[in-house]
Amino acid sequence: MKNIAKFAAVAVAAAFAMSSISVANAEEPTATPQPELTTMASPISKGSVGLQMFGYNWNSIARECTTTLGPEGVDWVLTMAPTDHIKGNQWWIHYQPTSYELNSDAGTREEFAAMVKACNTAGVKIVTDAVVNHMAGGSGTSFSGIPYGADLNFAGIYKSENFHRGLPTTSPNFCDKDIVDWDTLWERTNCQFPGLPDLATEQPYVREQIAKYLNDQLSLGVSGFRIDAAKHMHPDDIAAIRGLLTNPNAFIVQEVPGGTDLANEYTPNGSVWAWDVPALTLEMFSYAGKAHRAKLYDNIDTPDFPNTDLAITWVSNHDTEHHASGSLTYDNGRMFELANIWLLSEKYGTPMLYTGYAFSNGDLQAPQDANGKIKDAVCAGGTKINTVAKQPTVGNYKTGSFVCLQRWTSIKGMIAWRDVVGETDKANVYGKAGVYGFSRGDKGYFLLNSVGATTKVASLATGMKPGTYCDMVTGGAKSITTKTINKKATKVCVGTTVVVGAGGKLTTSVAALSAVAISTSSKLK
Ligand code: LAG
Ligand code: CA
Repeated sequence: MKNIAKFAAVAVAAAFAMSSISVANAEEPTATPQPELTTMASPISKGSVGLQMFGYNWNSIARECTTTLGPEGVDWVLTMAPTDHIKGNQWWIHYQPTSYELNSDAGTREEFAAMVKACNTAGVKIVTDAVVNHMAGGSGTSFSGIPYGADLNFAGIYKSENFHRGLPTTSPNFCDKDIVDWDTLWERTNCQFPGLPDLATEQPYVREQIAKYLNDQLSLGVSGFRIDAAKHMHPDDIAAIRGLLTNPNAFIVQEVPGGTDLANEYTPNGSVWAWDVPALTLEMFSYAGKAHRAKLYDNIDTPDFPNTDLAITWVSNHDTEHHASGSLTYDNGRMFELANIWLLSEKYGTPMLYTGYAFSNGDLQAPQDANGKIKDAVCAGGTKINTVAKQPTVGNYKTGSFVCLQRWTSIKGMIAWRDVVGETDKANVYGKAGVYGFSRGDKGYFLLNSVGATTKVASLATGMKPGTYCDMVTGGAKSITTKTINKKATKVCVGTTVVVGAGGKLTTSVAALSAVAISTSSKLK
């Protein structure tokens, strides 16, 4: 309730700020009446687990959905933008759309459709990156062989008059410059993301073209969209586009860096990324012995986090990873793994994991063939992570090999743990000297040791029934197995055994840089 009041205040303040500027968005939103977000049946539910798969072609995502993601309970995948784009061997060619053909270095329209179908069949929903604030910079011939950009003509869909730079100079939305002031509404929405012609998203025609493009994907079974550069579109424009979708319940997550107040201008349209979370994981996991700082997380109502129902939490994304700023990455080795384990343990928000490929140069796309198509993903396999190091270490990956975090035992185990604890509240929080733990009611208990040495804990309240449990971080999703011992079939733990004593108290030693997670489903006896 508190949060909702805060949103309303922000929205009103933003509206006043706008009306006092004569250059405010002149167009009235043309949207059909908006369904109430709170009553919407979004295909992506709060607390589900998402995975951004970056640099994966469509065939490889289809394969992972069937073999790994579906069986392991990943609920949705965020893919790269599926549109035609400029040519190149950089990943950011995907952020320069040249037309709305569903053909890219990640695959053809047929491959895209087959992936969506395979993933849906495996119970994994597809969310795509929607680059709809701008089109490609410059001019040339696209990946698909379509000319683009001359006189701002894009495949007959857009002409110069559909871009802010092509409007009459007297238009209130005219701007032909790159954004310099990244925060004020008028400049950040009407001027250019550096070098990229900015679409006049206030025009009904432009909104219709964008909706047509998104509806095409919905018709193929896509469940929702990440609105790229949402911060650079007026919230009313996104609302209007959403109002034109064939499925008004399609999941929408908007990219609005710059603080929660700003993000809250967009929450009436759908979810937002919780940027505070990668910042907090940097505090918790950049150095050994700091994870108790997660206690800050238990006061999320206080300063800076968006509404839990609309917050997508994450440790890293393609930008922070490739630009090496603002988050941990696979390069942080064991600490990155721990951060993701922790992300999956928390109740706040809806976690989105991230997985990509190893690179030596931050601009580089995943390995492409001679025609510029991305090759099938090959997981790094045994070269995963240095699990014994006492400090963050650089992962031992070959350039171009895929990190494949979705295949790690710890991640599979935590996804299964999360499914057991669901939306149960946190309790029994303990945070001291690099150790952090809590229960989720009486459904599960989680304890993390971020210290680079074995740490003893004594008599911690776990909320669990006394008994012997199998840890799901080391044991994975199926942490109990049957072995023949003395010719008798006997149930044993795959990973670490955790004994909860009388009164639900736990006294144990936790290994350096590791975590344990037990649940009602992992009770051995
Ligand atoms: C995003 N979110 O709001 C994406 O997450 C981010 O990856 C996109 O930038 C950005 N917005 C625009 O969609 C990426 C790269 C940029 C790249 C841009 C366009 O991070 O580095 O810019 O995609 O490809 C590149 C050059 C620039 C140049 C621009 C236009 O790096 O120097 O000005 O292209 O030619
Ligand atoms: Ca814009």
